[in-house]
Amino acid sequence: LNQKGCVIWITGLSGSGKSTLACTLDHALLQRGKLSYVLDGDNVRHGLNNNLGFSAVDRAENIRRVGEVAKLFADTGIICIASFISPYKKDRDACRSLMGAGDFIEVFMDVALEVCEQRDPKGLYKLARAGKIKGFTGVDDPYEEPQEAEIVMKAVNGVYASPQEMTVQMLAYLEEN
Ligand code: GGZ
Repeated sequence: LNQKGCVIWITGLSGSGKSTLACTLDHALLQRGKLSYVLDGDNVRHGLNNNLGFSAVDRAENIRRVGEVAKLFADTGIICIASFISPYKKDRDACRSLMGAGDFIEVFMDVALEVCEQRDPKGLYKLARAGKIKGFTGVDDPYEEPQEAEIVMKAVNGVYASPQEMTVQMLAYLEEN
């Protein structure tokens, strides 16, 4: 394998574009002959973590297990892209501490709540506002913004970068580091 493993940890609100970036980056790496694997709610919360909900304790355990699995992938040389809200700093930092220096790249999708809520791709914010989902991140559950993420994806003059543009930025970062 002509690559070194690492963990790319994408954090942000629901609807902030984590999964889209993870998928676009995954494809771009494959095209460049790099082996990567995406961990996200779709392949983790239905299997390994199907006994976990969205309380603070369950989110912590969700992120703890994901961090351990991501480390296993990285140990084999795979670029593991983990895409989770991961709202608590202590849980993200615990995942970081599993990895060697430089092998945990935190990417903060810094998208305003109002923007995520307007996108509302699955209608979950609407349900949360109507009180039909309790403890929804950003509505009635906390999101602790990263202060020291390696990469922050945010709007410039009110315009958000496209997933392709973000992927180009990610690839440049990976090559430089
Ligand atoms: C936040 C929730 C909740 C609550 C269900 N709060 O936009 P989605 O649907 O596809 O992504 C969200 C996903 C979040 O799972 P994570 O494993 O990333 O969360 S965490 O890191 O906090 O453990 C959302 C859906 O699950 N979802 N209920 N109450 N998101």
